[in-house]
Amino acid sequence: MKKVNLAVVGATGMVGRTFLKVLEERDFPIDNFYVMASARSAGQKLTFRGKEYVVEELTEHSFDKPIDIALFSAGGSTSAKFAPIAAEHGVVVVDNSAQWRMDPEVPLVVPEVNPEDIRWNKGIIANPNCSTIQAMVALKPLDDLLGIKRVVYSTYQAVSGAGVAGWKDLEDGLKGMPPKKFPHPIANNCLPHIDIFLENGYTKEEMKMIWETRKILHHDQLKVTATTVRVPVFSSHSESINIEFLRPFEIEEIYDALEKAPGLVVVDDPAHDKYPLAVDAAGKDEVFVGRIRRDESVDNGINIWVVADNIRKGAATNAVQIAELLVKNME
Ligand code: 25A
Ligand code: L14
Repeated sequence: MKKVNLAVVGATGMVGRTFLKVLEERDFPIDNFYVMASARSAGQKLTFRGKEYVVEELTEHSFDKPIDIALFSAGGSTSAKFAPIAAEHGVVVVDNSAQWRMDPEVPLVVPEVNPEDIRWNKGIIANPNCSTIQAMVALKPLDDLLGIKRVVYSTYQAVSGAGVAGWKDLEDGLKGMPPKKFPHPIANNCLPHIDIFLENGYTKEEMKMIWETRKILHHDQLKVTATTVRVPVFSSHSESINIEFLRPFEIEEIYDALEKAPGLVVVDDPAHDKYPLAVDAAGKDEVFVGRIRRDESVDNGINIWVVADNIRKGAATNAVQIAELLVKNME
């Protein structure tokens, strides 16, 4: 396999560090490797494949050297400024922020779902929102089978989605200390508030799930609604998803399609108390689905429960999978 020059931007953050782990585990074919972050972290050392790399400050000149692919996880404003600079230098950026996701010039990709969209990139490929990614892995095989008519998402999202500060709020809160990151205590609580509130009364996290689902499934008019909730869990997002289909089905067909779907593991044995759990998904790269059952209140509907590690499949793993496809396409 061709070896590439790879840069990780935002390498010292929660997702950045996981990029390094996932690249190691998957034996990503790297020639020259660069780690970049803000001035605050420049000079720090990160170990990768047993070798120390010094974090360099991200500047306008960071991409003057030959770099093939850059994995960005440095927040929206950093991506807004530096992803176009990288792209102009011939780098393909895989960006984790929400900055470019809905840009019609930018593909939004989950490799198990719409890998073909990678091909029309103009230098930036967006990694979807964590909650959207795991839902797509479960919804795509069902859309192919029956045609999705409407989706209702309700999420139970881990504090790690809000970075190290979110993680600390839960740790501190469990000791009785007040929150710094979230507007209310997260310990012993559920906050129906992720990202900012928009004029329509939805949060931006909810609207991201709605917009991104339509873009990834190529259904501009798909009926989708969402309620996103922060819960006192450290790792892995859980989601209750209600789906209505265009066509009737036997429940066995649903099981069959989900069992065959790439990147998806069915865990559904209620007789033995088996269903997907956040603690079991943590540290894994797959998406887990269970509690598969007919929605008896509508003609052609089901309910499912979908769980995945939000920092891995929801961020780092998905981006590395996109980079793997890029390398394959270079050959
Ligand atoms: O959270 P964001 O804003 O989305 O940023 C994510 C990444 O993007 C980088 C940023 O680098 C970070 O790597 N980034 C942001 N703006 C950028 C820019 N303009 C940019 N990169 C380039 N150009 P950074 O250099 O800003 O931050 C790296 C260090 O600074 C801490 N930090 C970040 N935001 C902070 C902050 N500190 C105070 N206030 C803020 N608002 C950041 O802390 C990091 O150390 P941290 O939260 O990522 O990690 C805190 C400690 O936790 C350890 N740690 C982190 N992840 C893990 C971990 N330990 C174990 N496992 C992990 N997965 C770190 O060692 C650190 O000690
Ligand atoms: O849009 O759980 O990628 O706080 C990822 C983390 C949105 C918020 C994104 C969280 C963000 C989410």
